[in-house]
Amino acid sequence: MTSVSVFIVQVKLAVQQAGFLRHKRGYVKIRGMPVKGGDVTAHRNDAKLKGEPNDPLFDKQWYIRNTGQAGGVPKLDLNVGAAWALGYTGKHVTTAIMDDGVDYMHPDLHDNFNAEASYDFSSNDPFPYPRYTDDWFNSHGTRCAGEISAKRDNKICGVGIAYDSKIAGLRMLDQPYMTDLIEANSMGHRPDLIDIYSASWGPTDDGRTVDGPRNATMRAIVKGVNEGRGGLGSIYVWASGDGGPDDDCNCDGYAASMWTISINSATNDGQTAGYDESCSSTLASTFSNGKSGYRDAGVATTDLYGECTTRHSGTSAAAPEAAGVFALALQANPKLTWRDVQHLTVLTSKRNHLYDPNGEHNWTINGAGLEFNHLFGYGVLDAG
Ligand SMILES: *[C@@H]1O[C@H](CO)[C@@H](O)[C@H](O)[C@H]1NC(C)=O
Ligand SMILES: *[C@@H]1O[C@H](CO)[C@@H](O)[C@H](O)[C@H]1NC(C)=O
Ligand SMILES: [Ca+2]
Ligand SMILES: [Ca+2]
Ligand SMILES: [Ca+2]
Repeated sequence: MTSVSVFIVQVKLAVQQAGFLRHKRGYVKIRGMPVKGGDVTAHRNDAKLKGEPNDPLFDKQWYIRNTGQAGGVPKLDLNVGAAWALGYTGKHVTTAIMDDGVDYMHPDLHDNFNAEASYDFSSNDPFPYPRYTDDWFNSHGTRCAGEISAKRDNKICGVGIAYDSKIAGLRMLDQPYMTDLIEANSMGHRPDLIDIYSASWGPTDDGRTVDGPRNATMRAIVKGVNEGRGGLGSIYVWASGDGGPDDDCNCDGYAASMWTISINSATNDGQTAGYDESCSSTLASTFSNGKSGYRDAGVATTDLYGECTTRHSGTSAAAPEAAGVFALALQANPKLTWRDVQHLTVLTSKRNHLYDPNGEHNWTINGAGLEFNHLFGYGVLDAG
């Protein structure tokens, strides 16, 4: 047999890739100009406790520690300090940001960037650097990355929830159309190096789109949970959607998948945000933005080109916070399976002050005796 005929015999399937739309979540809602890392030091509370991070935006990161900043409810936060106090900072855990790229030259991200685990599926090269546009459209992935893995105590921007963890950039949202293959390749990329995959995107949030993972992507997810992390299973964290009350996250096959952990958002005073969707598949909530009208009420994190922002928002901002909390959990117990992480999420999330001001989604007790809400899932993730 010639090598050519062997090749022909081994091709079992050839599929033309059709293009479809996938959208970043949370981009349109609040669009703020970046703030320079140094500018905010003037607003800083200088009566700091010993051992406080010296990062200028830390006091604005109410999702990490809510002391009532920007009109918030004190202690309505991810209780990250409790995990830090026990020594868990995300060491040896890598989270991949599947997005529009990551500014890996950012001084607050550079040291925690895992280049080996990164790839650019939008332009097929190993460098997932965001494509330049005048309006900073491609700042989404960089903002998500900082929430998880911005470096601590370097006097730049803020502090990542898992500030000793690594982040990988999987650039895959920045081409005219999505294909099944780009999604599948991203979600199956280096499961030996990547522990958590964070996705802040999905099908169009217009209240009439029912869509989800196509064939190859579905196979990649199933392979990931069965074989990733040495068989313990890759963790897929999903933003539940920004379509508001007229959309339903059960119609989003990524968020509703049993193999992903779907995360909704709440504001810093415990309310549902206007863009939040409700559905039974949401497991827990983290935070998106604070009360409107308050300065710095958004999510403080890193921004493109070495800048910082206090305006990241949407369920886009919420999913990476969950990825950060899971990175802390995986350092504490690296043997946790993908399913254990779901159980932990269900059993330890707290109602705290979360409520629906419209009275449409009240808390109820489910068959297992746990408090549950179709907006917030089992409540606020608790890193402690
Ligand atoms: C995808 O899977 C479905 C169900 O198994 C099958 O009917 C369909 O032909 C597949 N599509 C492609 C493009 O392989
Ligand atoms: C939720 O609770 C409020 C206050 O008790 C009540 O007015 C409202 O009707 C409830 N909503 C539903 C959907 O049950
Ligand atoms: Ca590139
Ligand atoms: Ca920092
Ligand atoms: Ca949706």
